[in-house]
Amino acid sequence: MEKTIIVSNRLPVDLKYNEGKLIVKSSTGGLATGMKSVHSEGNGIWIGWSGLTEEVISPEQKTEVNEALAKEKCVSVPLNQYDIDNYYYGFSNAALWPLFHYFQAYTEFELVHWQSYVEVNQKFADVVLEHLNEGDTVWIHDYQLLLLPELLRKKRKNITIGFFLHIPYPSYEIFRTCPWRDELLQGMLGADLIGFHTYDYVRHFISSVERLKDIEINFNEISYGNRIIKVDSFPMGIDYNKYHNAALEHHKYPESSKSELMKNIDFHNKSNEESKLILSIDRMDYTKGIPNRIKSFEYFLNKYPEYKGKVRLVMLAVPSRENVLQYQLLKKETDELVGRINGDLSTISWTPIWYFYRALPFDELIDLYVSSDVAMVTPVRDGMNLVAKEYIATRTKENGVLILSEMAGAAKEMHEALIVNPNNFDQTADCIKEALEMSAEEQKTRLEALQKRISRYDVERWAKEFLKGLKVAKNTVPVQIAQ
Ligand code: ADQ
Repeated sequence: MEKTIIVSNRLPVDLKYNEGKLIVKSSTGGLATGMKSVHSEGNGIWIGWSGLTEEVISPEQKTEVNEALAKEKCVSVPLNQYDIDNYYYGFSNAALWPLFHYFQAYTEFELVHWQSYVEVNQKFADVVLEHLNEGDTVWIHDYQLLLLPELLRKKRKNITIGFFLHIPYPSYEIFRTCPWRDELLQGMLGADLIGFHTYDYVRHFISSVERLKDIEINFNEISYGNRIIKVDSFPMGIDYNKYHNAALEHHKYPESSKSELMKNIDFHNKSNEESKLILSIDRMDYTKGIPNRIKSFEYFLNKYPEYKGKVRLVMLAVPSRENVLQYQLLKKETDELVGRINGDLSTISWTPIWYFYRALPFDELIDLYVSSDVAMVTPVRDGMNLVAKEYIATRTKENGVLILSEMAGAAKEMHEALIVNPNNFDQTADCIKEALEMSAEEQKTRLEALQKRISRYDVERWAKEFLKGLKVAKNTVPVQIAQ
């Protein structure tokens, strides 16, 4: 029976040994959340790294890990510490991630990182090939595996390969700076369908192909050898009902649903009934615009001092890639900014920024989404951003305002949010004021339009549209032009 194989750097489960006991936990990343429904259907499997390097597990544990993974329909690609240092922290996260998010000054092009990236993509190819049968479909995810489509195509001409990039695809002028740009493009062109979140990313990709390769392109179809490769946009959605229903449930049992965190915030809010909460949630990543957000909140408090004592920014940052230097510097900058602003502006009864550096369980996340009057999602660059969509899904009482950066892919679909340039503090400050003062009627009108769109194009629909597009792409036969 034909199957779909999902391939991504990390498997959708986290494995840990605690005092000799294996603990299996679902992971919280955007991709894991998004692909859950596709993976659970049929007899598909998910191939990726387990999170445990070869060095830390004994041969017996390896068997135990593989058995535990098999129960989750997962197969692991064995990676060692050298791979993680060079392929993952190196080429993927110190070269491709900053480059594709326009952080050129952070980009490190190291030959050893690149060589490891090539080797690890080959390791992934070897595991996929072991499980691949004629007629199967392979759906490859993200920037860590740009070479994989071509590696599989070289070995199996007749399989169907889809590739989806979860981060932005940069303009040609940025992409061209990469020493291995030809190899990366060649790798991606092994796919039958290449998907991006927005049409802008599609345009940038096609422009890179046009300039770097002498290939015929017809709108979004690339004629390559005897194949047609389609390129298209598929804006990723969320599991809308999960968030919406959790919020409904929360409102039904408000007291038992309240987390310790929110109880504490409520307690400190008690003195001021009018007090409002602005929410900020992201991975601690320099692309998410965290320092800019804090600075624009400070700018807002100074521009509109009547709000001092009446508004709190609740900022949640999940630790991420903590052993990459730029992430350590960002954490330091954030800690210092929050400390300075709270030091400057706090009173006995009011602390302007409540900052939490940790991941939260789902229920607490919902509690925060539900309890906030405004959400600020203001990355300096972001492929899509699912937090913006999750916030909208939890607004079951038709109130709440989303402030959204024009640099997030999500801005292309979510016009009814207050759209800002995250580098423009003055505009952002005015938007915060507008959000806090927006009439109930306008909040409702904007939310209704957003909810209608986000609920219709949810993550299941996204996956279905991609797989449908992949089928069409595979069956598109190149037109023979008469000589
Ligand atoms: P990410 O950069 O990880 O994903 P995002 O799309 O915002 O960013 O997804 C983050 C996920 O983590 C959300 O589901 C959110 O709820 C969860 N999360 C955030 N903070 C949390 C916390 N403190 N505790 C628990 N959970 C938390 C990449 C790209 C994005 C793209 C996605 C999907 O960078 O642009 O939208 O992939 O394609």
